[in-house]
Amino acid sequence: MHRFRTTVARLRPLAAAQTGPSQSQPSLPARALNAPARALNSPARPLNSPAAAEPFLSGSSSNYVEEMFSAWLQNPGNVHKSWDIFFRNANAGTPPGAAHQRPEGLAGAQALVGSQSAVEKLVEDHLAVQSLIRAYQVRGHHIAKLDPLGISCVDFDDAPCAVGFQNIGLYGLDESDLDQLFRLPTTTFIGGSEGSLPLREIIRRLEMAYCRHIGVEFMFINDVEQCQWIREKFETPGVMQFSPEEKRTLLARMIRSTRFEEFLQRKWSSEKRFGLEGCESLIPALKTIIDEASLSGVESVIMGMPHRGRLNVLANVIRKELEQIFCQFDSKLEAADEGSGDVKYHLGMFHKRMNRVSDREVSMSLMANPSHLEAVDPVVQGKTKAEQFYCGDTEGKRVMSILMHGDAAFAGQGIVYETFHLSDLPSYTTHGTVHVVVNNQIGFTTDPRMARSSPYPTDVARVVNAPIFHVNADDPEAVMYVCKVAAEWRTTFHKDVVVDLVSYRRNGHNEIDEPMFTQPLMYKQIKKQKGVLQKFAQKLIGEGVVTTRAYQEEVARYDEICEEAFARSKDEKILHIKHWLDSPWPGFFTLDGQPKTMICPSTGISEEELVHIGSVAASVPEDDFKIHGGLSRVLKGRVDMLSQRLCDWALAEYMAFGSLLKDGIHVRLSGQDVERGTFSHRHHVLHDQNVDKRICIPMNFISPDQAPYTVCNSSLSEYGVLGFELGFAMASPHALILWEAQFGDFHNTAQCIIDQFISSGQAKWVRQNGIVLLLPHGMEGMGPEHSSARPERFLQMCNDDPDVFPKLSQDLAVRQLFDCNWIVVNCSTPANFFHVLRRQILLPFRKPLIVFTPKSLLRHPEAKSSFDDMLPDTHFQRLIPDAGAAAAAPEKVKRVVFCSGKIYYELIRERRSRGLEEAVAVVRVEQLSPFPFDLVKAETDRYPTADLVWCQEEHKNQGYHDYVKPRLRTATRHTRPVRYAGRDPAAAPATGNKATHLSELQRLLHTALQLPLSEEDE
Ligand SMILES: Cc1ncc(C[n+]2csc(CCOP(=O)(O)OP(=O)(O)O)c2C)c(N)n1
Ligand SMILES: [Mg+2]
Repeated sequence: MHRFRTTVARLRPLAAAQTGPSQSQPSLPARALNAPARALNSPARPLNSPAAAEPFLSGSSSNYVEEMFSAWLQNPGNVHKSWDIFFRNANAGTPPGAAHQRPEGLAGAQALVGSQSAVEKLVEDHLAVQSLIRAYQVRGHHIAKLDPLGISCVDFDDAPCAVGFQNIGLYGLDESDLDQLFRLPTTTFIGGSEGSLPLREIIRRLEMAYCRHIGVEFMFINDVEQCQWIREKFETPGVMQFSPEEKRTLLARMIRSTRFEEFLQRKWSSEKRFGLEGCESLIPALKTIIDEASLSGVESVIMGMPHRGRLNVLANVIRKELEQIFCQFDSKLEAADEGSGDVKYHLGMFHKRMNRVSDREVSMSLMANPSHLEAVDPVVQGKTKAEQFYCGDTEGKRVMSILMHGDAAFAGQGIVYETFHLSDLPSYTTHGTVHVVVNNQIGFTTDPRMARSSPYPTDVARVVNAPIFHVNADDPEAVMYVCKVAAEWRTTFHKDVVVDLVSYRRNGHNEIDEPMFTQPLMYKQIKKQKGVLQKFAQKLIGEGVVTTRAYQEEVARYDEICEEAFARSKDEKILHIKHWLDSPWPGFFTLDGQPKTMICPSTGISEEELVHIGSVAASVPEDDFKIHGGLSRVLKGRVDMLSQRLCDWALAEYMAFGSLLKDGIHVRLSGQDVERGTFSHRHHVLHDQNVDKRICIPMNFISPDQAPYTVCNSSLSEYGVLGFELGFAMASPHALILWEAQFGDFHNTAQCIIDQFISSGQAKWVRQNGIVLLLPHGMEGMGPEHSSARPERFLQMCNDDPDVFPKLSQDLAVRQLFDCNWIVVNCSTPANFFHVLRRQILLPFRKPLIVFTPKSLLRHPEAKSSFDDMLPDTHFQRLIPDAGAAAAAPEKVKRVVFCSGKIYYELIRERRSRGLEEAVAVVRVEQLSPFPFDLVKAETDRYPTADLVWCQEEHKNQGYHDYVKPRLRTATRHTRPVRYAGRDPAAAPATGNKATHLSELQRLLHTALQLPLSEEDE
């Protein structure tokens, strides 16, 4: 694991800081902002070679002339010969219009001194040629032959691409200029080693580079170096040539890709498989990217992809055993694992294998995903980031991600945009992702004219300046070339890049779907379309690269491999979803994949540790570091609490994180404004008030060999960031990964991650995950928004049975946790929050944890915990019984009020004011799910004559009521009625009127505590 080496000696307790003078001044660990050193687009060009190579006639601005002049003044050799002559003449008194003299060898070889109009014409012609070159670079992709069907409906509105011989008139050029020699500007590489070319050849080479089967979209990129790099890759003459060996490998890959689909079609013609027919070159595309990445040192590739071609990728890129894939088509296959399982084109996979091109081992994982298109994107990024983090790969040289997309989904799903926005953020970057779009020009039955408003499905990538390489997928060599360049781009710049495989879909959306209903003309064309393998094989045979016989043998060989695997697949009787695990955790489970114990040790820590971590939480850097006065007060408050052996919420969280870090557990807290905390209670990052970006994270100063603490304010995307953290948590069970919502209700924009991955991920993909969601929740009179984290939704998705009282046993609490799909808690004390966070790691398995966190309780004077509740042998309390007068004399108790969360403090205040401490017991259900049936039963048994009430501040159709009610009944074996005290049913989570809020609260407290029961409550 990546360890953070530093010492706590660099911090000083706040109290000392305010009294004593500042002592030694060791340098502060300034946060690595992770800002990659960017090449500045410097306005002043260095005086050496580039200016010297710049021809006179390509200058177009006075700035430029001035620049040339000052370069010439320093040394005439600094500038091009033409400029030298010009400045010499001008210096000798020749008027500027007459000072130019054409050096030998340029167009119109005769000297032009004295002929101003001829000079102007020459300047204009060169500028025209430069504009033409630029037009190809900017818009050549508009006219490139990208669509194998030739029916592309990419709509460029009113921006025609005016290039080609037929358009030279638009630039002021004519036929007679075609054979004129023109100096090439430094912004093109079409000349190769030649500095000037006839216009005819310039156009021919530009057409070759930009208008054939590759359309390069990159001129929107702001970085000159990056643009030059791309121009060089695509313009240099002869750049797209492959050796016969490379061509044969490419053919073999095309054979595998094509014949795999054909084999499935032959064997299971009526089964859905979302075949790749029409875009078979996806397989060589991916393999090329992986080969290139492996050659540059990448050891692990993490992939995410939708349905289209997924089985093919599993078989031919990841190399999952074919029989394992084929047996999935057998409907009689029995599931060996518990859980619901998933369809074959959603399952994930992890595999390590030798890469034949690089001769290096590469691990590849394809992440399991739900149907929800693109939802897996941020998850892949998070997992990639985590793998990079754990192997110390700070630049993305060893671990990379590849994301595949469908054209309709790439354009339509907002999560694509949200994921792109994570790509360059210090705590979220994976240092470049290669995106591959299977652009079959259709989404189910909808064609692009109805599916997007942008010309290309890839336009979203432009927001992060990612170059976009469109390529005709019917030209496997062009595909291979762009994929090489894409992989090199990532290796060079560590930024995202997009490969757009313009293709078609030979069949319907799936194999049993009729596409002629909706796309008749497109499909008439598709029916005429010769398969890409056939075309490519004919080409190579024609070139003499391969013989017909060798080709046919290669096809037969692969068909035989498929047949043999098919025969073996019949022996498979049991489906082990475990064999489809995308993120194995070696060593964490037994060899059978079971937890090593069913025990959760005490989650308490020693007093010494509490004091130490607490003192770090109240410390500031030793050297000259000025913190805000308000923060000084917060930290002093911590000092005071520590002296009384107390913790509030923020301190308890500090204790939990700090103690785990000390034990080598990485902690990562991410979300909007989490560094300070939405409610200004956390302050995990201290900012120097006098120096920009000078910060200190005291949590990283707990002990010399602690694990690193990552706390990061995120982009304003719940879907993207929660998905990312979920992916991060997948990489290792030895880390506490938390995502905090700004307010709990905002989690619903990440609902897909919650429903599709968090609540059901283990059941579908036998993959555990210990992510923690912190969701601020509570009715504080703040209006319908910001109030409810919607506990009812989380509870509705819990898999525990409301009607079954669990079998009592010693390990019931842990067993229940093992069996559940996720844990839902609402802690009413800081100590319990501390324990539940630590329990996440001390459990012998991993489950997602949903925590409804407080707002006003963060500062509530009574919501504090004593160190005594956090010491060794203490545990998380699933239920907190009444510990006051009621518990002392249970026989006198007339009512037991069960509740959860903040309402507890309102209830006990009201109980006190009504003098009902002996008559009413208030019991807190801290762990809502799995439900503490055993403890609830113990409480109801303790007060046999009391009536039972469930009290909540939420509305009746919300909160916990629907979940808790049947379970309370089961706990009492249906022997005692449970009454409801809470707000009435409502559509909105809370009122926007403060007075109404308070009167509702008063009413519900009255209902909860009114004795005896009123008639209407009976
Ligand atoms: C979020 C979401 N909405 C709708 C669907 C239903 N759906 C499945 S495939 C599909 C079309 C996808 O088109 P495209 O992204 O171009 O991929 P293709 O099938 O063409 O490869 C749709 C709408 C879905 N799976 N996910
Ligand atoms: Mg499509």
